[in-house]
Amino acid sequence: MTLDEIIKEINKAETFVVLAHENPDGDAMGSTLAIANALKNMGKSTIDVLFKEYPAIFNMLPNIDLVKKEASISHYDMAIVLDCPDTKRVSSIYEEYIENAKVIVQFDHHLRNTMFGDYNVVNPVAPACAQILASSFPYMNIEITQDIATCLITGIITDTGGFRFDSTTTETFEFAGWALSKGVNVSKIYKEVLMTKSKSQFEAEKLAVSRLELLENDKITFTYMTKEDEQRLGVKAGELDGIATIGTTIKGVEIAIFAHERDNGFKISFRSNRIDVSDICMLFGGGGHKLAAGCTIDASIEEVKKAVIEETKKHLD
Ligand SMILES: [Mn+2]
Repeated sequence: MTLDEIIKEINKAETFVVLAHENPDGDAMGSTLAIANALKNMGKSTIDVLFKEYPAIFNMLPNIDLVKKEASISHYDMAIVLDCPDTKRVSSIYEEYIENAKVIVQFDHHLRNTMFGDYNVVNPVAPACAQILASSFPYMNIEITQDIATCLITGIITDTGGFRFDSTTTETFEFAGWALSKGVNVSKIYKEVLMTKSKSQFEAEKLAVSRLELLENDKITFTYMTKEDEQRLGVKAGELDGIATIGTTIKGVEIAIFAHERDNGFKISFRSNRIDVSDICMLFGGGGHKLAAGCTIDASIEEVKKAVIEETKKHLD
């Protein structure tokens, strides 16, 4: 089976690059560091986790110093790609390290994964990539140490929205219980990664809430943030991640939309408690999960708003 083959390949390899999607969230950070910690425990010589930047809250993850901005070599024995449905979702400056690697392994839970690896462990119903790792490691004879469990529970807590999304499974709680018994401070991690915000994050959320509009008989919400807003408020990496879900907390709202300006246009995040929003994002060249998806549109905020609302209202029933 795939996991047996993967561990054989890992045993043979000595140099590793570990990657995930750009603008990493807790699952991307927790999954990459869980693998990196496991490789470190195996005594591997080169382990490079590459991110251009990541949210400062994840500095508490064990062996965070394995995260680097630049690769230390050009050709790795193995590329391990986590939480990423497509190599294009990895920062473009790192894509070559996937292409150049002798073996490509991936673990993921996104819909419509392109199966780009030599070995693909993909389960779109798993609530987090970290949960796929948590269930795979025992089959790979990788011991889940307290450090690795800390990384995995971070990914699970963030991608399940603190165990509240429908995707949460029995295994999610079983793993959380097991991690607690291993001495992992689950409630402390929960508070650090989900319930704590910097002043700039709070100010950004306040602005997004003040701009939030209820449209289509209060079934759709729309809000946005420009680059200028971000600069003025001093917003740092990851600090806008919670804004997309705000609309879904209003009773009766079916789809919440957040448009966030980036260098290549507006990144539009869609969230729903029930309706498949990945379908809408597909039409704009994006994708994601059923209830949390995104796409990028390079146009003015007025044009973006018009286009996405026009399409979104067709998906209300
Ligand atoms: Mn994920």
